[in-house]
Amino acid sequence: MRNAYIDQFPDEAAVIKAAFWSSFIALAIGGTLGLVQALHRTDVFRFIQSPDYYTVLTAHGVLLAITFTIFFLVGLFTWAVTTGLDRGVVDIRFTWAWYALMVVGATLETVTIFAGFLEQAPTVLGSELYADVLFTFYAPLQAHPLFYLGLVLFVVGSWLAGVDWFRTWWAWRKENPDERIPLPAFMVLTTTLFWYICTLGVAIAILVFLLPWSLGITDSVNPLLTRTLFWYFGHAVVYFWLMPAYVMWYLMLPKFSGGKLFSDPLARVVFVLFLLLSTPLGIHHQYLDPGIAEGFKFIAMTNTMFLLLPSLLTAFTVVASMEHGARQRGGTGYLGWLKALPWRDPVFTGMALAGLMFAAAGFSGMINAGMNINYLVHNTWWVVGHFHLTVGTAVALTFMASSYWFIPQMTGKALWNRSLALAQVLIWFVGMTFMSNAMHRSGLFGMPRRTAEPQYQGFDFEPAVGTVGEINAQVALGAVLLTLSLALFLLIMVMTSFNGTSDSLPDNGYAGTLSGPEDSPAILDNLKVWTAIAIVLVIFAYTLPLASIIDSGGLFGKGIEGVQLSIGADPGLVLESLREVIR
Ligand code: HAS
Ligand code: CU
Repeated sequence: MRNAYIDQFPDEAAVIKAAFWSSFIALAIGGTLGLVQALHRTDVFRFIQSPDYYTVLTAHGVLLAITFTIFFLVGLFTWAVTTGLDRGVVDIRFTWAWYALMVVGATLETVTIFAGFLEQAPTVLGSELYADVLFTFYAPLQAHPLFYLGLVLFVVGSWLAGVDWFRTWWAWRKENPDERIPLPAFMVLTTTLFWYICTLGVAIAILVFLLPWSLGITDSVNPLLTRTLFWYFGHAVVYFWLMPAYVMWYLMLPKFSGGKLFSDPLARVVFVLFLLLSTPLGIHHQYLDPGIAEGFKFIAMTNTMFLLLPSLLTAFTVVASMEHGARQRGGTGYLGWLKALPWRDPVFTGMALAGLMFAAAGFSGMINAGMNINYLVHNTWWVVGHFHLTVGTAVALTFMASSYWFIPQMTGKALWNRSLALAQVLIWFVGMTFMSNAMHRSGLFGMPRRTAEPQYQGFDFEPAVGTVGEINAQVALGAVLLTLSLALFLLIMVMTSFNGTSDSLPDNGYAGTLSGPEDSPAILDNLKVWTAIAIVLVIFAYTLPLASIIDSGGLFGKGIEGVQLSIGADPGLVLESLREVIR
């Protein structure tokens, strides 16, 4: 008898499948652009003009960091809530509605960015369609209003998804008043809560400042204020990408390893810590920003160091669970048990390699987070190396590997070609090793990020880096391998969807636990208390910095009158002057 997700929840499976496919489409386009820019920057193969590099980079960043990740997340969280609570969503029409809103938002953003490739972009709402603002989109770069509108719709869609998960949980609560929150739902709810807290910053940045400015309603903005509001959101968003991967590492990886989750209470502690600490440390992206006092930066650094704890706990818990699995499978010895893990299973291997790379990513993150060392690496290729290990591998590779399990669950079709799937995850790992290693190394020598021609006038990297050619070759090789891996992934997904139905699907259930919810203190489930503390921490971390930024720069940038940069300018003019500079 087949026991796939689709058999139990056919309506939800349809939405989840749609969300996954939206995410794969973003991955396909965004990933291809990654190859284009890697080959351009390394001067291996150039067919775009350098000014278009920023259009490519914006599309790459937005499609992968925002669209790919969040579409996958909403699908995965809907799966986790419904299976965790063992009930469907309250009203499937509502589920389709938020999904549709997200699709409209993502499409608007993408179209506006792609208009940047046209010789003459169409004029809409009185200005040319345009959005070369990179995925961080803070001032002084300005986009067409439709770009911001797209972002708003996408984020509102994700808020409604959160409402959907909470409604489902409330309905379950009525039916089960005395039970502990099942762990999968607990993970989704705590993550959703910090998403609400952090997106408030980006909502204010867009609705109060960037959108009115882009529409010409206000003349200027305070760039430091929009930057700070962005990073208030911009750090927490990285954990929003990471949490679905953690959900899979806690709930499924132990099972794929052949064992049980080491500790349910520890998993709850980890998610509570993310709720508390994800937001009040965004200033660690602004150590080099003038206009924010050192003391506030120091507080952000301290909070960041505390936030290493939940990831270190995760490393311990997940590896302990894997070891338990390996020993169940007959593994022995200090490290000998590693051999007993199911390395031929692409789902397991992809997720384990993603975790392994995340260990390295955590180290580069700790270096970023140190205020003094950050001065060395900020705005260099080091940071790009860091986030290709985190979001580009820990997250993306976990999503791809788990898709080999999810798509069969959502379609009822068996995975097409397991060996190719195994090759795919291995190629990703190897490609990323080349690319991110070279990026980290060259970053240490000051090789800048976000430039089409990585050079400073009058400065030669060659003697510092060793050979720039070798660095470039590694990045280009890595990028080619990653693209190959991506193409294989998409091929396997398409072929699986067209595969004949199968009875031999893996079982749709979570790993058991060695120490279950009954060992968790009840206070851990008190979401109101944790949310209140999280809000207080945010108020502590941000009230004074924001007050001082507004005090010195003006709410709408009055204090910056007289600064050379003409921020209120027509985006077309800004682009023209940027092009001049590049030429
Ligand atoms: Fe970061 C910049 C600090 C984690 C993403 N980060 C970025 C940017 C992105 C990003 C996109 O403090 C660039 C933004 C931009 O465009 O400017 N980051 C950290 C720290 C952590 C961290 C301290 N980052 C992430 C994650 C991301 C992400 C996660 C995405 C998903 N990051 C920074 C800082 C900057 C920064 C500064 C600003 C730099 C600058 O100057 O611009 C920590 O959360 C990391 C903690 C992780 C660990 C590792 C634990 C290990 C585990 C592995 C377990 C093993 C398993 C498998 C499961 C301590 C959990 C074992 C396998 C076997 C076979 C045994
Ligand atoms: Cu951060």
